[in-house]
Amino acid sequence: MMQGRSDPYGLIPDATVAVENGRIAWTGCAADLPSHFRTWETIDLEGRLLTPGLIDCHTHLVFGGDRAHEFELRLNGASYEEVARAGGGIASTVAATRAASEGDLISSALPRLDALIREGITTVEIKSGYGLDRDTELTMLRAARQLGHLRPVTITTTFLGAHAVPPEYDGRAEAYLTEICLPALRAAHAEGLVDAVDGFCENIAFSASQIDEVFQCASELGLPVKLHAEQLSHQGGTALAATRRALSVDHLEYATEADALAMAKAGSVAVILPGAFYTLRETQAPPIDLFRKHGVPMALATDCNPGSSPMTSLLMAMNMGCTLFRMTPQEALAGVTAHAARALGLRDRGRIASGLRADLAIWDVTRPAELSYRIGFNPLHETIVEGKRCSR
Ligand code: DI6
Ligand code: FE
Repeated sequence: MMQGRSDPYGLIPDATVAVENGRIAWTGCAADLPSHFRTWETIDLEGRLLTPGLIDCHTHLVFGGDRAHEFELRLNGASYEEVARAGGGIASTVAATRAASEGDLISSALPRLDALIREGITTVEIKSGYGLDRDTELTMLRAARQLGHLRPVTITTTFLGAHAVPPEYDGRAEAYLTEICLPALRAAHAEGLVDAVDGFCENIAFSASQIDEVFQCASELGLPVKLHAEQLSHQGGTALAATRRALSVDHLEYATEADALAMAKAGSVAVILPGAFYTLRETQAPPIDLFRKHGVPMALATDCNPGSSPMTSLLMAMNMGCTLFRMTPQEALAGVTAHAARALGLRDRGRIASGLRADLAIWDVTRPAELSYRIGFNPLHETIVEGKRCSR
């Protein structure tokens, strides 16, 4: 059984996928398999579900330290914004990340990456944004790139220098952008470390017009953009991102119908991050019905980060997307495959179709809804990455 075209999921019962040189050469009903493929080495999946390898399209997987202490503070009554304004929050992770070497960052990220890989993830996006000085931003991105050499997974890197204003630039966001963030972006790009550029548009971070300076620089460098927008309040980041034809706009709890329309027009993916909503105990859910109504593709991701989403399970994000936001299991699966690929600007993966990368996940389930339905259960049988088998 595999994901194909003929039912809502596109499931093809009794399917065959032919793989050659790391790419999908043919897919369809086993009975229709062209004869020249029949002499090839075969793997019998014994009726298991085959999906595209899963894609986690929004993570902050590389960082120093952890924030278990803040978790405890919040449980004792402090809000996320209060923790941030008291010099905690992102700033405490910035201090720990600056103190870490590239090797430290790699070794602390590996167990998190391995947790994702164990759930059939074959592509992971990783952002910078906990260095907030030139050298540490570059070190984070180098560490992210290295992770892709250490494990059978594609890593895409996103520059997130506009994540927060570092303590040494407190109250001087503009100066931080021109003196540190933009030069760091240019240097990271010159070193081939940047696949996309992101920012955090929020009252505790950067305004829409400040973010646009970063987007202008990205555009000069020919880099695609994405944005953390309307997570805690409505700041107008989505409208800005749409004018820049952003690959994705992420979080979106406070997005409006006008935002959804602008995203649909721009072709931007809505990246839904239920782990942060859950952790922060937000009450305003993103307007899933408006994204549906206006045909905005929705992706789901872990947002793995030490503060607002210490989550390394994309299956859990699927479950939360369904249970907290009333997404359907079908939307959840598209959200971690085809739409997640689109949120990263990757056209060579996210579906099972000839010519695409043979990144596949094999599941011990009878129906696709099971991937979203269970809580804390991992039904992965095996992963195939670029045509090569990787056991669980
Ligand atoms: N939005 C978030 O939820 C995270 N970053 C962002 O832009 C929070 C990151 C953190 O608290 O460390
Ligand atoms: Fe994030």
